[in-house]
Amino acid sequence: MTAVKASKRTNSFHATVTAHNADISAIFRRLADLLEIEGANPFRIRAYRNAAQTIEDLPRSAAAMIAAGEDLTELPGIAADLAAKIEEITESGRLKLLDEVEARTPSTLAALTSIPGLGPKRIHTLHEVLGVTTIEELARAAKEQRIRGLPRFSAKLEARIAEEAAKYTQSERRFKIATAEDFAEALCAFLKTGPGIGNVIVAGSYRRRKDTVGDLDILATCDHGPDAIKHFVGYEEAAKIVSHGDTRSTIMLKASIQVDLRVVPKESYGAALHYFTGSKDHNIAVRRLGQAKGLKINEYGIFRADKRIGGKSEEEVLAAAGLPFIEPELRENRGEIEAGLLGRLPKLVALNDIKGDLHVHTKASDGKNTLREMAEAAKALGYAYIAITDHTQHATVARGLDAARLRAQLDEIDRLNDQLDGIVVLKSSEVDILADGSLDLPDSILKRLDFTVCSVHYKFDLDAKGQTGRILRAMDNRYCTIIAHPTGRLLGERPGYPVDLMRVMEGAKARGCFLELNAHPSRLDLDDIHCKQAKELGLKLSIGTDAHSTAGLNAMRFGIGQARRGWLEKDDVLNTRSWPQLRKFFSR
Ligand code: DGT
Ligand code: CA
Ligand code: CA
Ligand code: ZN
Repeated sequence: MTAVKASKRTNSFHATVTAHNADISAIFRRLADLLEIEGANPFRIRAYRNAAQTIEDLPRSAAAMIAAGEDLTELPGIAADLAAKIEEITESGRLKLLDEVEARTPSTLAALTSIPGLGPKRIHTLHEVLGVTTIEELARAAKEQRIRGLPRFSAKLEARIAEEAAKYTQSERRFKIATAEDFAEALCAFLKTGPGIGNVIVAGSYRRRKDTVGDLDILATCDHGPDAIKHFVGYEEAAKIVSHGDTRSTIMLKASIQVDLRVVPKESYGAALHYFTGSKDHNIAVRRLGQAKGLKINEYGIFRADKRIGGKSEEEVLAAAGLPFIEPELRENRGEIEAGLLGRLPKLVALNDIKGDLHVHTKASDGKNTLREMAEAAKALGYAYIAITDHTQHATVARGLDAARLRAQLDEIDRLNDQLDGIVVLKSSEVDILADGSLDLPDSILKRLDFTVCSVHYKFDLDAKGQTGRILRAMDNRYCTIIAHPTGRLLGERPGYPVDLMRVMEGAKARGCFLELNAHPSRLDLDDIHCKQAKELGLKLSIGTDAHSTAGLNAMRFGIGQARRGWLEKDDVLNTRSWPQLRKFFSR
């Protein structure tokens, strides 16, 4: 259901940009969603979605394949008409058909997909039966209880829609970092094509890599502010210009994301960047340190009396306060100022420290790609290993593996490892923790695995004591290695289940178990605060993407963002190690 939202970045790229596979698949996904909202033929809709997946998963650029004269119709699910559309996109950066469908779909209707629980199919029903086109109309229909009786709706869903719609109209809504990234990148690419625009950077909570962002704060350098602003307000994805000044402006995107732009001259870049990166509490603390030295620090620069003495770089700003450079992820006034003054800031873990992914799914359960495809994609990312963690039998909706199917998969992994060079496929499983805390597969098969990740996937309604006891009992099993997504939260959907995480962390440490930082942008579980607590306890964490496709492996960067916000260093993260080193940690 996030498809429209995620692909909103649209039907055009600017200037000389050639179409990336992600752009092509985004166009097909958006087309499929809009057609589904219209109520088009389901086969046609599915054909575009399949094509989007095929393109997304291609190991090479479709544009390059066309340039090399290769025949795209040999790809799965790509018939001649689709091949022609792919060529059209790579040549022109857009798809005429999508332009037409966009033109006849009210943008407010497409924006309804950003309400959790509402996909294109349900939106079609709402529009068709109730004539709903905007979020306001949706809120009214929910309030008047006209939604609950529709096919594929319920009173419960109606209540949730009412709640979400209310959030929207109160503009309280926050966006997942991955969604924000999608819109921010497209907008920044557009801004860079503006007249006289130099640097363009997204500041605010986005730069601090928070799990969700309230709005986007973009900073651009330009000698003549009004030119940059004029370009900005002309963005085709803008639904509304909220304010329009000479050096600042706010727009609302069609997807209901607010964007603040601030334009500054080059010499103020550092001061403005520091100010707009925040957080507010961090800024206040830095400004106070400056004041104590007789300096005024604000978004325009560093001043002594009324004389401007610096502000070109963030380093200058922080140095004026007596501080070394502080990574944006740490700027929450949660101890980084004190640590900076003492020269004790952590050297944060980075994406290129990661040597492998310890949580991925394949077609054997609910993933989209084969074992080999996942292994090859991991190798292409430069990883040394990838652990296959398909679901176990209790997870029936995810087609979880029983002992026999897992055994067959282990044999398949042996054969694959014989054939592959440069990457090791680790034998693992995402084992369901049953209601009583036992594991979903017998020890006789678990002992053949290199390690396990164990998760709570149901019975979230236990009280904290019960849930904590259940997880501790799971860790009593010597084949339990890592507790995956330990709180079970889903951003924008549900909070975590009640659990005493401190006891779980201490219990893990005592038993030689570990916790996961699940990097999936809808989870980011553990969160930043829990990561820092784990570090303080001396408990190491693994960062796993929970990828359900080759593309999903790219979520590692979101996990790294949270890890950095949680002060984690290379040594605190298990999968920064080689497999031989890691194996030692995993033997209980
Ligand atoms: P968000 O958008 O809710 O995810 O969080 P932020 O941190 O992006 O907050 P936002 O968009 O309200 O403001 C962007 C930055 O501007 C913020 O991180 C720090 C700076 N800022 C905003 N208001 C103030 C203020 O009253 N005082 C100071 N010192 N800085 C501020
Ligand atoms: Ca913001
Ligand atoms: Ca803002
Ligand atoms: Zn998983």
